[in-house]
Amino acid sequence: MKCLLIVDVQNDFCPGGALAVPDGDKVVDIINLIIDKFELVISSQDWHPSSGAHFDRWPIHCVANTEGAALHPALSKEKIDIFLLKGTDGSDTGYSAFEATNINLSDLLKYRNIKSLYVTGLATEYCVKATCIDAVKNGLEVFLVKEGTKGIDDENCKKTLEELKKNGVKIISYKDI
Ligand code: VGL
Repeated sequence: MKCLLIVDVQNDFCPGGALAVPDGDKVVDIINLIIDKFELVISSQDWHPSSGAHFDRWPIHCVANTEGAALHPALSKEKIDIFLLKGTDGSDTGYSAFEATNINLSDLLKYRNIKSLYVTGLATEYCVKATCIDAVKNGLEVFLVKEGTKGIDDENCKKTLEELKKNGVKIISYKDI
């Protein structure tokens, strides 16, 4: 069973948003192209209270129930089965989708017999990285779809991809799914 995980493709991480990732919106077309190939599609969203330690480190972004926290309007939302929310207590945690507070992702994947997790989304060096590392720790075969993720800084992204490879994550093209 294959699962697609779409990490934080939210307005605030796309151009014009409060914590924009350059070309962050470009991942949407790639995700929409591959979304039908999976038995299960899960997305995560940062869902922060309006204040807290996370905003000592970052500009205010993805405040719960705001337009900035909404998924990008062009994402095929009707094809998403499960919506995870994370970062809900304001502390500087919740980078990984496995830290979602509304659903236990680890239990859900076990229950649905998911062995392979295909990760896409924003931002490569932060929430995508943390999610991939946790997925490996959960015993999953983890694929990072390279065209389906964008990061804040090119150099950091390159380092991140190397680090993920060392941790057993397979970096693939959407064309190979
Ligand atoms: C993220 C920085 C701060 C992310 C979230 O989604 O990668 N990055 N909060």
